[in-house]
Amino acid sequence: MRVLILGCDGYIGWPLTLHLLKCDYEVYGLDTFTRRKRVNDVGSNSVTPISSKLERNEILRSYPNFPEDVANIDMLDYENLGRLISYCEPDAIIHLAEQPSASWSMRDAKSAMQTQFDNVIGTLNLLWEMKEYCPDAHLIKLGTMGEYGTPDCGIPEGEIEEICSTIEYHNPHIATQVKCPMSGLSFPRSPGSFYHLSEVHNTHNIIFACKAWGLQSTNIMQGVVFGLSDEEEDLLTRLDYDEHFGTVINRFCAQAIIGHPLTVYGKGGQTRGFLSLKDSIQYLTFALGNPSYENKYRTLNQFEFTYTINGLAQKVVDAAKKHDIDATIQHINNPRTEAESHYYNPAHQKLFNIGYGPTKDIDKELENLIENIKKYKDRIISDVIMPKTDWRL
Ligand code: USQ
Repeated sequence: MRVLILGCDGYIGWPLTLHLLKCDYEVYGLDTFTRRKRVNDVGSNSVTPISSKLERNEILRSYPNFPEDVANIDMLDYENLGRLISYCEPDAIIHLAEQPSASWSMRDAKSAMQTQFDNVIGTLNLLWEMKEYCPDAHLIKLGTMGEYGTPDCGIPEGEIEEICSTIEYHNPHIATQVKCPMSGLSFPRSPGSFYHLSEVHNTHNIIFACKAWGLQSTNIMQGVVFGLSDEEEDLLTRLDYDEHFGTVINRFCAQAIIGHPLTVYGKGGQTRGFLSLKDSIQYLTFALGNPSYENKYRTLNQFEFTYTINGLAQKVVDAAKKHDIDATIQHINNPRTEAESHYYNPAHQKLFNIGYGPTKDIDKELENLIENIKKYKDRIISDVIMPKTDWRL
């Protein structure tokens, strides 16, 4: 099976590429290395010392099933993206080549626009190129659980199920209340940033392309990813900890290691779905090997467990203690606009139903993460820990 990975140099893209090569897929990769540049531009770096672009290309080319150099093509470059797809004729495309930070998308007008150009127009280009050159390929698109926001009710896996299948609304033509069947419609989205909004726009475009042209897509609503994969030192993926590109658990672990109090935003009752990087890779591989044969379009909610930020901070304190580190927690003013205490109960059953079994032990994962990064303590720049972007200003 031939797979094209868009975003093969990123936090998830790099270990996923190595994993699929080891699983004997024929793999092609695209990346403009923009994540490296944007992290440097905000004055930060990866905790892990990652190989250069050239070194990574050499590593990939040492696999006989990685036949071409990484294509340095922007997703906005319609012509060259098309050339690449027509050349490699993929059976599946895994699309990770996006601007993934909610916080970066909220820092100024330029970043908000760049996020939506990269994500919405980039994905739209891809859909048109797939229609032209590989209409039968399976598109696996990484999106976000943040599309749903935090409504005070359960969240289904993408579409509304039978149980809440009608709404009532006023019909002016018959001057009465009518009942409208909702089953099968997309669950209402309530995103919390311009980044999350870009993913909602993508979802609409993908659903439409599947309906209009018969493309096949798995749209993954992923929770917050944390940790490292199992690669040896020279193959490590990046791990960010700054306010924009570091996700909360990775930030807390880096903070604990340098003795910075863990920065819980606001009350800390925010609840999210989380999964380890290893499980994200396993999950994507499982989705790749198990396309939906019934529907052209499917949604998967991808996370393992839900936690409040307070609960997670305590878990990081406990994991740090195992390494003789006395971490402390500090509640700081929340720079974001978000509910700080709410009901959260999203479904995530579809892949489990077809046999996927994730790792369950978050405590062990946290201990391993601290163990693996504490040797890089001196690389952590403390100036980029505290958030400087206030979403209300
Ligand atoms: N948070 C803190 N302290 C921190 C950092 C974050 O309390 O130092 C809180 C935030 O306020 C938020 C939660 O932790 O309530 C998660 O924040 P995050 O920065 O880890 O994650 P988020 O901005 O939501 O975005 C990340 C990824 C994004 C992915 C998303 C999944 O960057 O690509 O789509 O997680 S989800 O959160 O389910 O939308």
